[in-house]
Amino acid sequence: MDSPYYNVNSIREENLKGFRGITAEQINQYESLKQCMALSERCPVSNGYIYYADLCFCFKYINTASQYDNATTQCLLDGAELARIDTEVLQKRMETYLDTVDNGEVWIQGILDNASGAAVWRYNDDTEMTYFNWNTAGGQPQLTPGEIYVLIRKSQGYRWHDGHAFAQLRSLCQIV
Ligand SMILES: [Ca+2]
Repeated sequence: MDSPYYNVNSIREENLKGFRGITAEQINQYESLKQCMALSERCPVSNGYIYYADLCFCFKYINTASQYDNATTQCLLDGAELARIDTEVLQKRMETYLDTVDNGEVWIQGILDNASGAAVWRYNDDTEMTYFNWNTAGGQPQLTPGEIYVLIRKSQGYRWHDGHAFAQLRSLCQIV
């Protein structure tokens, strides 16, 4: 059934096509590029952060072991949050990076929400996670009571494990 409302984006696209030949996709690409350029400028490399331009990713390895909540706070002090590893390409790049550090058992962003009775994993802002790299061969996630956060386990081929709030690990922060 036709909506009685106008689709603002399609009107915008049609208008732009009409006199400039620019598509909505090109506008989105331009907006992404602009956001990445802004991120590259504010990525605090003087504070140990690293910027991967091709992934538009600004991160820091925190070489201090702490509980998930404290790791979150530590990132926050930098204006960052625990890293969201949300694509396979980013996961692989982090594996390569973590290979260069002494201890690569790190907290990344991810919190268990089992309020509905089913295990749903969410980012801090409640967005549902869709990419995972669980160590399924090792029975992860175990979903045993208290294992509510996500970590990358270097000693297990960089597969993900659910871990206890009291576990003390290094972490990956990300400027968004
Ligand atoms: Ca576990």
